[in-house]
Amino acid sequence: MATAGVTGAVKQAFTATTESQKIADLQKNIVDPDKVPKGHTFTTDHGVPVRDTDNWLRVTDGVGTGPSLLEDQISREKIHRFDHERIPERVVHARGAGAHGIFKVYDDRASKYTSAGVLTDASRETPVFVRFSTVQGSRGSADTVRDARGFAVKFYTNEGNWDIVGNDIPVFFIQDAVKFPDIIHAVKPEPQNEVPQGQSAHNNFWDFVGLQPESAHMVMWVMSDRGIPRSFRMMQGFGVNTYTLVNSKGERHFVKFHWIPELGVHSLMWDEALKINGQDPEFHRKDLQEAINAGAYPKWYFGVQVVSEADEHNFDFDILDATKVWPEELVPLQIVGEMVLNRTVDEFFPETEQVAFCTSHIVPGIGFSDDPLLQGRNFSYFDTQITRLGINWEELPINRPVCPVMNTHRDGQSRHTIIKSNVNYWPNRNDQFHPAEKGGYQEYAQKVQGIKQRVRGAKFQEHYNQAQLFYNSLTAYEKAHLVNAVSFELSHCDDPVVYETYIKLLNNIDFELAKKVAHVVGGIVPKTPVRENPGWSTPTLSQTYYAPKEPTIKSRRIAILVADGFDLAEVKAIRAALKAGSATTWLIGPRRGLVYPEGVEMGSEKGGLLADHHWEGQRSTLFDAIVVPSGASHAQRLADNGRPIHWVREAFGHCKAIGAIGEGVAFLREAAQLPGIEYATNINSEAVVSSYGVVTVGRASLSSVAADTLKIGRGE
Ligand code: HDD
Repeated sequence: MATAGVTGAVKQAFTATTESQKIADLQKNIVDPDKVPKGHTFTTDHGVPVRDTDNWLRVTDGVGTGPSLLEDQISREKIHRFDHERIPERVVHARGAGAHGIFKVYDDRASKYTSAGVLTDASRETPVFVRFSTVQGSRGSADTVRDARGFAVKFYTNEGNWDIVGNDIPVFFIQDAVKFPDIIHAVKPEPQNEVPQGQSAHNNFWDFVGLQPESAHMVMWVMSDRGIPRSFRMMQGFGVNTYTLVNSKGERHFVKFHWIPELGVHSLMWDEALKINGQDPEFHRKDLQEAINAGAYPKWYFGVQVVSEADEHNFDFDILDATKVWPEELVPLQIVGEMVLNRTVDEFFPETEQVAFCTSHIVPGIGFSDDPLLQGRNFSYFDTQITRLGINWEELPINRPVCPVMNTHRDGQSRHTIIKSNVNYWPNRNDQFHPAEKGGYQEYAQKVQGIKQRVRGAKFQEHYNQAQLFYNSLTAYEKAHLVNAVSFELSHCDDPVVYETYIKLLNNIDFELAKKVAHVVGGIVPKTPVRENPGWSTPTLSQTYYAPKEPTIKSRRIAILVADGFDLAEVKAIRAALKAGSATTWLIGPRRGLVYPEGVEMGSEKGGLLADHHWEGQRSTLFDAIVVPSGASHAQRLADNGRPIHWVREAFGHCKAIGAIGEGVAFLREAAQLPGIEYATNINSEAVVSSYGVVTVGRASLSSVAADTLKIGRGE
């Protein structure tokens, strides 16, 4: 199963260090002022050198100021360009972050299903560009809102671009694409006042999903911890829709695509997410950039679930219904490759904003299915790019394929390509632009027969089984988080019709769940279950299932909390040990400047350590773990200030790993007063690993604290 597959994959892991074909392709458009002769000199857009960009040409008598002249084409151009900088933001998934990387398969094991080179040729390193996003908020909204996350991957294959436009959740709110404008209108800010931003906690969203029970399964996922990921790097990705694979014998299989993060699936806690929204709205964007720049390249294993044509109807759900998962007990996940993101963008707008994905972009060996959500998506994406970017959007550097493009499509706004030919039609006397003799995309010869009507299949009518399966599969604390999340959201709906309707719907999923939520939000508490919950579950839906086999602190952010008078040798040792575990450390002091260790006079020019941040400027929410070193006066100074006390108490409340040494232990015990903790008792004590992930150790026993003792535990 997934874990076994992933372990096997690790052995064959590759490090994507070489420059990909796409990065080489982008060089044609990259301008580096340091490498261009006179590169730093201003010019107009038509290349004329500019002497002054600060003063509009004007008439003046030498004393006062006279009128500005319209003839000043240099100033006019500057204002023109500024006036037209904005393009329409994406109608959904407006807020995002992107990165470049490489995709590779381990061997040709997928060739029994597909002839696609990208999925079968292990000698290839296919360049990719990935964009992660939130769905509801606008471009300037915060990162850590409760929402599904977009997970869109563009593969620049030798046979053209292939896009998997997925989410971090394997199912969708609706079954038929024609309902998309309704669900999006309902979740987006309400029409009368454009409120709320980056939130689904409002009447219209819950009104719609309460009246549209096919949403129930995805609502459970978004209300679970999946809705508030710790990092884009710690999310699963899913193609969601059912596609098809066609092999070289022309046989077709149905397929679902999966991404599994090497670091495991981890979430924030809701209280953290709310606070980070204000403390650092760019938290996820920066996290992606920070990890890649530090060389901790995010990696995902790529898997497929495959169903043969013959088995299409052998399930009690319809495999073409995007509101259903294919339980892995029924359809095992097969890991076939991996993706590494190893390069941040050079400029956000031309890359992350202008990248444009289309579910309809597939390559030979991959096909669509009759999934009614996918069929509608195949129309919508191409269409929206025309509004966003213009008809020639596929010529933009980030979107153009790495293989040749040749056809009779011509003209339109902002056409870049110049084709040297006297014909632009087929057939033509020059035999130019002719269809591929072999290797061209060939649709699967599917037999289609039926009655034209606006209906959905019989199995599409069942909506609660898998919502129940998902809820049952969560651990007790994941369930508690879900109850809190639904309660938070419904308590933000002030129309009783809305929350009462949803409580009734919840009773179809689980009686206890409905009762708990009703109690908290002041709704009518149901007296009897409306539907049985037989308790079926599967381990693969809980995010705990994806924890890495070996716990890791790779790329985790760890704060070392200090005041003047800390133990320098200890801090150095802690930093070295954490660095060896590939974590990043941040010295947080009373000021962003020199902080003085024991024995060094305050204000000295030498002997201090430079703190990365000060206690007020950053908060515990932005870190995965905290360490408090020894030092008598340092510990006393920490204890004298409310902010460091708040730091550790808050981190403790968020179930983070906390380590303390020597007098740092006394600070935890006496000033922060963390409850229910066993502490190292004296200055020489061995390490004591208490419940709740608090590790304390006597000063003389520091050497026993290795980086791996500070395992990151959160959410439990
Ligand atoms: Fe969509 C963007 C994912 C259903 C119409 N969608 C968009 C993006 C992602 C998804 C990740 C952002 C891509 C990027 O980073 O540029 N969408 C999904 C998933 C769906 C889904 C996983 C269900 C399986 N979407 C869906 C439907 C429709 C759309 C049913 C329309 C009928 N989606 C769009 C869009 C967007 C979009 C309006 C906005 C910007 C864009 O396409 O490029 O066309």
